Amino acid sequence: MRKKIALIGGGNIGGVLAEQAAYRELGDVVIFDVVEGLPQGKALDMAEGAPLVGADSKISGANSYAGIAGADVVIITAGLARKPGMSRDDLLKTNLSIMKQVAEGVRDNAPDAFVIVVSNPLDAMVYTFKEVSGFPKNRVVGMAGILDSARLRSFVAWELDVSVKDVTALVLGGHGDTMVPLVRYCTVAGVPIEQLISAERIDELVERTKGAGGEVVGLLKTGSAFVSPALSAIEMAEAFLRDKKRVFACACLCEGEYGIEGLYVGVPCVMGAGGVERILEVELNADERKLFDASVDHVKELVAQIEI
Ligand code: A3D
Repeated sequence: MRKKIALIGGGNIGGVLAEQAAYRELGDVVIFDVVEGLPQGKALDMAEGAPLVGADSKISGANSYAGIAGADVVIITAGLARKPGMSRDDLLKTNLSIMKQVAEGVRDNAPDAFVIVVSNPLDAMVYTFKEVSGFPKNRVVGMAGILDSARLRSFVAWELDVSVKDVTALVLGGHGDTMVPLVRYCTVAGVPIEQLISAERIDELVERTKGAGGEVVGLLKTGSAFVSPALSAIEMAEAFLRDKKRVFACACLCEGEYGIEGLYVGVPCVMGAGGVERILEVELNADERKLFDASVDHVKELVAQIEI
């Protein structure tokens, strides 16, 4: 039997998620949204395109949580996206009430699902989902570091005119202005970028990475990035469904790791059939630790504003 992938939110990211999940045949896809007709319309359009890519996955839309019953994977993008001039944190109040409803709907209808949260402010939203749903920590994870790392990988590949496949990067901490791109761990086929790019230029690439989401918002003006976030979440879903044991930076619940207690923060983890199977603790030097701690403090301040 095919796996079932439920997408909560059928907006910009939800649409790309549906297309990728179905056309890669990760499983049958259901799009849930509160707007009537939107998930059904998107699903119908994609289903009618499926013969052209030879995909047999079924795609449907729903306005009721009954539609997600028994889902193996749930990816949540419900909520507002940023407009120019807004920070991710500005979305907290509105998206918090949406996330509470979503967590209840998922808990009651897909109690065994592996859940990937994408809605912003990410670290606070994934924390809220975990608190309301009561799901175990290995089955609730936030998508962020994998995208921030992909952005840095792109900038390094463009800089050196090398394949994006050969660049690896690790961006830790909260998903916001305080994120911590770890330059020491960024390599091209194992060669540290510090041997290939000047220190001044690396600083510019790091700054561009931190502002990369805002750069896209500034250009689009009507919303935020949606293709790269969707592809990042699909990588995570695939790692789970195919038990790939991939290593990504994701927002994971830390309980002692990195000296953090009870907070979702971006850290490297192993993702497979067990969901977040374990967190990898990498060594941070004094400068990296300082930036990481500042980022964790920021997440703490945000989470302190949450009333469940
Ligand atoms: P958008 O295209 O506006 O889609 C959001 C969808 O959520 C809309 O179709 C809404 O109708 C729907 N929605 C609203 N309330 C509910 C509800 N209660 N239940 C179900 N659906 C609902 O936004 P988007 O797809 O561009 O972005 C979605 C979210 O992802 C936003 O919060 C963004 O800030 C966030 N985002 C996160 C990242 C990360 O890297 C973490 C990147 C880009 C966007």
